[in-house]
Amino acid sequence: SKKHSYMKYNDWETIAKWMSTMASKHSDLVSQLKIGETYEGRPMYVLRVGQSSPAGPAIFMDCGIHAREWISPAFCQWFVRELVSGYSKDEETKKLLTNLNFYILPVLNVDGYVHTWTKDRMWRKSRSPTSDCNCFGADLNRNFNISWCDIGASDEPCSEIYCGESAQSEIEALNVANFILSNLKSIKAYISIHAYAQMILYPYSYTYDLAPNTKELDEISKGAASKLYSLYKTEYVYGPSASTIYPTSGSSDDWAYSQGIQYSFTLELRDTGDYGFLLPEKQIKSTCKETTAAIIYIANYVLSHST
Ligand code: 0X9
Ligand code: ZN
Repeated sequence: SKKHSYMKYNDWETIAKWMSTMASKHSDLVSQLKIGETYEGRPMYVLRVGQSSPAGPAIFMDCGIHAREWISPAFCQWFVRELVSGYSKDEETKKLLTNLNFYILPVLNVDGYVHTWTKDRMWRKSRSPTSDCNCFGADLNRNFNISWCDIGASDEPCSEIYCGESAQSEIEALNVANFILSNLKSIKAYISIHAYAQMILYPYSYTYDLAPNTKELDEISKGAASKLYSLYKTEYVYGPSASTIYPTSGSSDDWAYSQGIQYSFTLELRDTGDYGFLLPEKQIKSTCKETTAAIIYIANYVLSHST
């Protein structure tokens, strides 16, 4: 088996082993929670990082909902390490983690991720069978129960944006929704990490209508984009999802928002298309550092604005 590295892309086995190591090495700060299993029977783990009581305010963040976006799970791993090491050497991180928990799901679409390592680097969807015996998987970011299978989604099983048999028909989406619902009182923010496009997106995606707290979401995004830019001058654009990237229905961020989570974001990390999904490992460090700055900014905002 391979050795874990923050500067490389890690396969699922290595990430899974890393998660249990983090939880046992830093048991005062990190716990590993199993939220269910994937279609192919792999465990789905969330790392809870923080010292707030389980009922205290929390931020949920997922990575790897789309299998081929490898920088996304790499970021979740980086971010966990950043929190753990920051706790003992940085006052801001310590204060954050004293008052707030992060629920971090490093690989949401585990079956798809394994498939990108073993069979098809460009795989996106889950791996469940469909009504077409030649085509597998649904787009997990089209399978949530919000305006399901409407704009920007397809009911064709062979499509890359197939919405699935029904809302939350995919066990991976269902497990995430159930976990969020069972912690709904404490979860103040939802953040979904994707690639690529260099964007900070907020609801709505299923309609061009503006969300009630658009002004606030736009201000937060602006602040986060500016923090991100300050490190390596990477330019992000931000705005309502539907008009900034394209409309989608059944997406996790709109669903979380519909459940009352006021601060809901999707980040599309580097780059803008030069390498696309095949972002070189050389860019992991800088991408993760700048993204950390953006997420910490959002977290501080959320903590100071939640009761
Ligand atoms: O199509 C998607 O799901 C996202 N782009 S990606 O290239 N990573 O697949 C965009 C999602 C935009 N929609 C929402 N934020 N809901
Ligand atoms: Zn994506």
